Amino acid sequence: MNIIPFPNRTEWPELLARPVQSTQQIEAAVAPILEQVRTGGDVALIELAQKFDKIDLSATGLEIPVTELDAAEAELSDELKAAIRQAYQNIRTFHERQKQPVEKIETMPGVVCWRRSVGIEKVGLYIPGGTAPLFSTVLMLGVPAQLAGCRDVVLCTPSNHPAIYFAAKLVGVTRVFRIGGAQAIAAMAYGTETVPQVYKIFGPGNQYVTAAKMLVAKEGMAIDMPAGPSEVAVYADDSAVPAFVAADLLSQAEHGADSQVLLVSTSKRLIELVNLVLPTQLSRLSRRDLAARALANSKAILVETQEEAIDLLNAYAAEHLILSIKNAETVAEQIVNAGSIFLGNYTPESAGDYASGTNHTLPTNGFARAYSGVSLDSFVKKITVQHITPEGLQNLGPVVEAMAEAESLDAHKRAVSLRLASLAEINPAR
Ligand code: HSO
Ligand code: ZN
Repeated sequence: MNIIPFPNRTEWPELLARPVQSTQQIEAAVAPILEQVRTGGDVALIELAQKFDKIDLSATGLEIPVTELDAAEAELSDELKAAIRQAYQNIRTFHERQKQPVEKIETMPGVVCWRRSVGIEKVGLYIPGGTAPLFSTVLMLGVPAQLAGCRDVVLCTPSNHPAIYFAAKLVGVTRVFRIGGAQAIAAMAYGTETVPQVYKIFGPGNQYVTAAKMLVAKEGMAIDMPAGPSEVAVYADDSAVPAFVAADLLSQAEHGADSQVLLVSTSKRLIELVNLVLPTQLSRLSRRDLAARALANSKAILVETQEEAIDLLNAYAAEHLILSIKNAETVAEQIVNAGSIFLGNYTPESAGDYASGTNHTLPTNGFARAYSGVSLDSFVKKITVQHITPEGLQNLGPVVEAMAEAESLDAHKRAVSLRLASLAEINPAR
């Protein structure tokens, strides 16, 4: 890894900048695909599957039949099934506790307000195909959808990996379609003869999928979040185990050549030790070519003090932040920008990627400054409800009247005044 010793604060923005991706070209390629699906429906989807994924769906159809979903279980080892079930349980346990009890709040005597969480009725999950079958993402999106009580949960994936089908069944996905790429996003956004239109689309994907999500978002579709290449920042001191740090950096790097990996330390020795063990670990990976390319763009930044490290990490706003340092929990309190934080030597990011319980769909590209990762909240709407008693309106009414008058909104004021007058008639004593 490239070592950057003691950069000046003025150099940080350039140092921490993510590679800019020219979205224009990709959007120009994606827009006609969206249009083709919008106007052509199923026929367009079958043509596009032939063209881009080289699969012929004309005989089998777009939807994976329930019998095929059921059959997936037999193709997986007992060990993998047990692991997926355990991960499912942990993710469920963590997300279940995100449910908040309805609390009726009396803001003034007789004025009661509350908030109900209601699952989004129809959601669409996208699971990419490609080199790694991300069935873990089925759990990360499907579990909160299930807990939120989303009525229709549609899943599109170009992959036919049995673990994806098995996980889909576990989380209660209603229908699975063998559709990939931008056309899958279009299908869920517009609906076709067989693919139902949804109200919100979730899930990772390549640049085409991301561009499609951004385009349909412009047309009013809700999406989980703007997605960029995955990233990790590791802040390590001399208490860190260099081999662990190297493994964590590589576990992010192997996601793809565009993955972002950052090591921050006050210890030159630690950085050098990590650099020493990296090549051997790298050489043993089946995805070493991808990981090597990601590493080539990554940096190890040497800083003077802990304070500086914290400032730098907050400026970077990593999707994943690993704190392999002595006082990890205290330092974590000072982190204000990060998607998900991992504390100490025995908390690898992989744990959160798969099975500890937290969600792995997280804000990349600095979006952690303003966005949270996916959670139960992502799958619900909060509807506010209020009920005001006659006494309540007598308490609150004058406040509303005064404000409505000052905003010159006469009808607003009248909606209160009429009621107050009618109450005065019923009960002239007051
Ligand atoms: N690190 C990825 C999630 C993932 N890792 C899935 C393994 N499988 C983005 O957070
Ligand atoms: Zn990962």
